[in-house]
Amino acid sequence: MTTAFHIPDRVDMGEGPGGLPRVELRHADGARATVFLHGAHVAAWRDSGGHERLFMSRKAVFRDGQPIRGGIPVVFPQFGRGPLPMHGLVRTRAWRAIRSGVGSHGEVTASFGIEDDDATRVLWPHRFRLELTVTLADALTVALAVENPGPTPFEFQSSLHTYLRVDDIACAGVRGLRGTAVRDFVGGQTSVEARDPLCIEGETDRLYSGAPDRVTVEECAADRALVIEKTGQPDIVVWNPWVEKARRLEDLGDDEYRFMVCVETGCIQAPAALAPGARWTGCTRFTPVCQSPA
Ligand code: TA6
Repeated sequence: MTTAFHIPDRVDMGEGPGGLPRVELRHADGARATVFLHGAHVAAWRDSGGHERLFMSRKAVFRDGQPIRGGIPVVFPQFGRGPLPMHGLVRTRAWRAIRSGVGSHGEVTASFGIEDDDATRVLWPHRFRLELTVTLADALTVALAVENPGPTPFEFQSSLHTYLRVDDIACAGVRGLRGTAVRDFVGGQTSVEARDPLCIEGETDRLYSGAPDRVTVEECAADRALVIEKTGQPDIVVWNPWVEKARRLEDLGDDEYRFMVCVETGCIQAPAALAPGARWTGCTRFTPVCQSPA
C-alpha cells in the first residue's frame, strides 16, 4: 500500500477485520466511508448527519475469496448465477489502491483498480481493466469504469449491488419505479410496476429494465430518505431475502432482513458490449434528503 495514497485527516489506509486492507475516507463535514481493497468494496458510509446509510450484516465474513454481505459489492462480468461464480469475478478479489485526492469543493476521492490475470482468464477468456472511484461529499458517488485492453470484443453485465440500511423494512419503500417493466424472480412473471412506492412485504427480487435514472428510498422518518441517481446503467434490482431466505443465509442474521433493502444499479437485462480499446462507465450517486444530526 503506497503512503502516497494517504492524505492526513482525509484518506487513511489500515487493516480491517480478517486483516483485510481498508481505506477510510473522511470529509470535513463529518461524513465517513470505508472501502476494502477486497472487491473495492464500499463497506460503510456515514453521512454528515451521522446516519449509517449502508447495511452490513453482523455475520458478514471478511476473508480472501469470500463475498462481504453488505455495503456495495461490485458485480462484473456476470450478474447472479451462471457459468462464472455468483456475481462474477471481482467482488472477492484484491484490488489495488490507485490514487486519492481532495477536490476543489472538499470532496474526498479514492480510486481502485483490478485487471484480468491467469486465474480469471481460465474462467473468462478476456482481458479487462476495471477502475472504481469513490467520491465522498454531501453525497456518496461510486463510479465503475470498464476497459477492454484486449484484441477481441466482449459482453458483460455489471452492477453496484448496494445494500442500504433501513430502520424498519415495514415502512420502507422505493419511489419512482411505477410504469417500469419488471421481471419478478420470485413469482416468475414479467409485468409493469404499478406501485409507487414499491413496498417490501415479502421476499422481493425484481429486475427493472430501462429504469428511471432517479429513485428515492423512503422510510418512516422523512429525514432518512435517500435519493439514488444512476448514469450509464439502464437497470435497477430491488432485493430483500425476507424471513425464509434470511434464515438460509449463513452470513445474515435471521432478523436482519428487517434492516436492509438492496437497490442495485447496473447493466443486467441486456449485457453491454465493449469493443477492443473501448471504455464503459456507470455511476451511481446516493444523496441523503436531509443531513440532520442522528
Ligand atoms: O440481488 C439480486 C440477487 O441476484 C438475488 O437473486 C440474491 O441471490 C442476491 O443477489 C444475493 O446476492 P449475494 O450477495 O448473496 O451473492
